[in-house]
Amino acid sequence: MKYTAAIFDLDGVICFTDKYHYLAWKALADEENIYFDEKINNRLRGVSRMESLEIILERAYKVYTDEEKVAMATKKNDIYKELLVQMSPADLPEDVAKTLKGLKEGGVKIAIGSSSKNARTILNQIGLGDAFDEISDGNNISNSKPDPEVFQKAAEMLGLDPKDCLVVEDAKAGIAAAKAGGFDCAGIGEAAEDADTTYPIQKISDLLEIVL
Ligand code: B16
Ligand code: MG
Repeated sequence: MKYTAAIFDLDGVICFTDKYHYLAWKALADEENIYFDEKINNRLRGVSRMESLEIILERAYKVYTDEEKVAMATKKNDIYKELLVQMSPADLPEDVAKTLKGLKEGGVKIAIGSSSKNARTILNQIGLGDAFDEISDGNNISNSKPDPEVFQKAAEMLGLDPKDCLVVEDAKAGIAAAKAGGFDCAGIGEAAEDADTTYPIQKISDLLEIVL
């Protein structure tokens, strides 16, 4: 075994909630007459809710108070949560299910390291409510990616050193966070192109070769 544990990002790695984030932010942006498209949505991957809102507000014509910003983020999250209800175990890719099973059978610990405050809801929806040894998410951190806190907390919960854990990410902010925390990382999608990615991967099951 080359790593004792694998720490998985959630959105973009274990499952795909981008389209729901997009629809929820789009509804809010339309209401406020703020331009928003899929390209801007791409910049929100791995970024916290409030920081995502700040990116959207770059195109706004008026200045919003902090109170208004909190209300907007809450409204977006309410719409997003309504959309999450339609997720089911059918949204868990087969390749991901196979990989998690293979790692567990090989004695590797698995954890979540996600910026999302909805991580547990999403895991329950896709049938992975009890699958992970530890869950570090947006609820137990003060600084979001590219700060390494979410992964450091996951390693702490596992009782392991960063060097014994492999982080798995799809976003550049997540790769930067892994590097800052002293973790090796596997990068999929956009993160596979990042110079700081230790192992660029095409599919999640490539991890079986890397970790076991
Ligand atoms: P929430 P990850 C991230 O999850 C998403 O990629 C990002 O788009 C979102 O803004 C962030 O979670 C916060 O999500 O509003 O549900 O707390 O990729 O770190 O698993
Ligand atoms: Mg992600």
